[in-house]
Amino acid sequence: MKKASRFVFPPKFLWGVSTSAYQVEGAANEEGRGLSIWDIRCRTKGGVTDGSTGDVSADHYHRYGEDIGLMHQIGIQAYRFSVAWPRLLPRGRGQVNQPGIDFYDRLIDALLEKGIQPWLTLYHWDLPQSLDDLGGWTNRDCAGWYADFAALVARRYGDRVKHFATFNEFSVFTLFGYAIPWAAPGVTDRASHLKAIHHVNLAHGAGVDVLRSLVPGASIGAIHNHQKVLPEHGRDENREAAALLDEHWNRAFPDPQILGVYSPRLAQDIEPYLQAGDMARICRPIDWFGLNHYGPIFARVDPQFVWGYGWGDSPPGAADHGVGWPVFPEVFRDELVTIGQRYKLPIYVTENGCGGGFDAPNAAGQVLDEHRINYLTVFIDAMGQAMQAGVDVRGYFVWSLLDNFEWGSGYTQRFGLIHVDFDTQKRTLKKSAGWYAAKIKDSQ
Ligand code: IFM
Repeated sequence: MKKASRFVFPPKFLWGVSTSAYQVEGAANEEGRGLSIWDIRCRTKGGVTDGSTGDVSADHYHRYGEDIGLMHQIGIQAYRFSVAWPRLLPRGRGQVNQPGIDFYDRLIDALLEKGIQPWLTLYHWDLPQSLDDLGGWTNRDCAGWYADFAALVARRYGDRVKHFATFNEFSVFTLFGYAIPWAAPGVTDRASHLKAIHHVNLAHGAGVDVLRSLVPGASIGAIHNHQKVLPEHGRDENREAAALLDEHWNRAFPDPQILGVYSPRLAQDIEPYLQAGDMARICRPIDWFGLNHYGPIFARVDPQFVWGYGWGDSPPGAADHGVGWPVFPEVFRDELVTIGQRYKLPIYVTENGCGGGFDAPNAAGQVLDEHRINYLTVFIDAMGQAMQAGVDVRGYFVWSLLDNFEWGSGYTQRFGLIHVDFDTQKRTLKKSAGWYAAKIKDSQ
């Protein structure tokens, strides 16, 4: 049989890496930064597996120059980072914190100097605690506070940054923050979850309008964690659980934002919080769909959680490349096809990557993360197959540049292309960084 020829990525295809503020910056108590809901979560019993915090993390706040140098060495073309709302506006609104503003100025300038495109995400989960004290995303006013924050960012950085994402992974922080208690602020209640969904959608729409009006030539997208939801063990009793989780996980945000509708069950549930004109406020034209994907979800009935569904087990024997997450590159390929057909926007894969707690330098000081290379190889191949089938994918960002604070898992998971020794802050390029460098070079 003839071997299928390997897909050749177009020369304009963009190769990047992603991080987020709370996960890498550290400097949590420096230069006027306010508290975020994750600072509080880290200090709540049981909030983080290893009891750690993002107070120091990879110290990117001080070491961004070195990190950008390493990105340049790898050949990375775009860096997706998020701005910490509480660093710019310590109380979420009102007084601006000048040192925080200056930090992102320096970061952006240093990226541009090395020819790396800055891709700025406005919100990656670190809501200022002062706003949570007022109800956070359950308060409709939060959409307006977010729009003001977006305007500050647009005015300050829009002369140099042209790529903006309004939010990262809407359904993760709303579901785990307000229904299933795996993230900040740790509320568990159906009404709060539904309000958060709707208000975050309103914030997204307002953010798009602000960016569009203040940044000439802006390319604006939103980042969704879209993952096929399957009933655990294919059992009928888990089908309804899977269908409802699918609505909350995959449909609650892109459908209203891009198609202007909530899916049927959500439409009913959101109705009490809907005001005249809301759907038009949410559905604003955007330029691209950001997809974060790691693998499918297996759902099961689970009465301990407020919606009656929970996370089930992967099928026995599913490959996991040693990292504990099932590896299904063909599901990724199919997701790209589905998203391309349903939302009809260019797609950027804004996160994909491989964790694992075991990356450590060997006696020779090398980090030989073959599992990550294997993972990235099959996923990038799957993306190529989707593109061959006609899907308009324009870029790919590895999660993540650096080992960092992995939310509820603390420092027990390492996702970086670059190993960080959290005691000394020494950076070591893992074998996967060299592999990614070669991949980028080959496709130019
Ligand atoms: O670390 C996270 C990131 O913040 C959001 N997407 C998934 C990553 C790995 O779990």
